[in-house]
Amino acid sequence: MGTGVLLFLGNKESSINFKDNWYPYRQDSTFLYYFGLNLPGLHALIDLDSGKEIIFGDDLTLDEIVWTGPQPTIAEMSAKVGIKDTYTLDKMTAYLSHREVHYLPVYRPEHTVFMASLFNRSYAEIDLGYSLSFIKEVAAQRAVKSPEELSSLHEAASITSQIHLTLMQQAKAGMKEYELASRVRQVAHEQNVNISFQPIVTIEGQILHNHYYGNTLSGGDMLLCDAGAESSQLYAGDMTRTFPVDSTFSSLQKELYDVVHRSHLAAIAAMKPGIKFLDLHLLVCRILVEGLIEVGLMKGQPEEAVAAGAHTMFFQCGLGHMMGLDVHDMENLGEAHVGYNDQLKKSDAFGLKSLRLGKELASGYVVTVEPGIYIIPELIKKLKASGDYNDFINYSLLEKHADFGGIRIEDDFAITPDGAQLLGRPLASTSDDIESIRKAALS
Ligand SMILES: [Mn+2]
Repeated sequence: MGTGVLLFLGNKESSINFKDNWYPYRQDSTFLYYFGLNLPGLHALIDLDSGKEIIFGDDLTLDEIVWTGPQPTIAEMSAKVGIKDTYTLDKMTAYLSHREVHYLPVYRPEHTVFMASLFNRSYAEIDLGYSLSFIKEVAAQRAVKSPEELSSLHEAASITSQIHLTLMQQAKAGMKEYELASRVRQVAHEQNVNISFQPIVTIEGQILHNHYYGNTLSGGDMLLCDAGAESSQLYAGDMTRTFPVDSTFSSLQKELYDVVHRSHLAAIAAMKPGIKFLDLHLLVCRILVEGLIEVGLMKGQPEEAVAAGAHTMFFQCGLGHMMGLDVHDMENLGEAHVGYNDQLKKSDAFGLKSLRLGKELASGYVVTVEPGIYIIPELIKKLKASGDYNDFINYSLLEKHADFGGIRIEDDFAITPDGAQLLGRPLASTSDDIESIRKAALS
């Protein structure tokens, strides 16, 4: 990194509706990765010229201790993570003045304001002034998970697996989606961990990021749940299951579910270091199209259909993403440097522009694999009117099933030297195994 200072901004508390009423606290993931302290009001730096590592923070005043109880000092906590040098926050300006400061993209407005004042620059200059080489170095280190990180990711995936099993066991017709969304949080909170992102719990699985929980579950519906927990060390889990509200899938639901499951297995079998995730995505697209041709919703040659983009009628998003301390790992560093690189740029074509990871996999990466089939009435109308994909899509049959909904199956994997390992306790994923759980739950 040459000379100057590497700056790591720690997150502060963030107000909801008045200053002292805060959102649940979450430390910045890069700060956690390098400095380990999960509490607000800290910044840190690595001085490339002196070799010093410093944490800046203020000890609590007696007035504050009245409200919080006694807390370890900044020096005591820093010593535990191997940092000997600590300073109060008011020393930061002097330390950084007239130095070359490398920083990562800023995503919290209070940090933009803080940096603008620190360097006497405009907000726009701060937002654009991050260090590209710093991003690349951090992305390279955080991408490859150590054994300790993998064990924490296993823990997150196991709690996540338990969330999904609980929903499969407790869902029944007449319940509201929000009752099940509350079970997601309950399973995590009962183990003293948080959820890793706002859960999707919906009978309208075709709405990709649906955060509405007001629908009532009815017989004949499928429930799609995309949810995850954090581990105690704040690593993320992220899984999806789709299951029938009845004890069994309808015949078309089962046919399409099995197509998605077949593509899921094919991607898992092909995952290994050196393969491009983009190629896994395209493999999955081809298998989805082959299945959709068997069902009669598509026609023509699968390879040609995928080359033309016709599969995006059913699979509009990407196969998966990197995962770690963030559920979309390091997304604030920019997809161009995390899921892609200088050799492989992201496509802007519909479908591929939503593929968060395209580059070659390496041992130690952790990724999600989440193929799906989504039938979106608005998309059918638009594409049919445009005359696109007439050679590949059986519009008359598709229109009959315009209200079908959506199916996704998602699991988390660590890339090993010769393949991929499932993270967390294995959870039912075949249609038969899911129906057995539903039958037991409803009997
Ligand atoms: Mn995911």
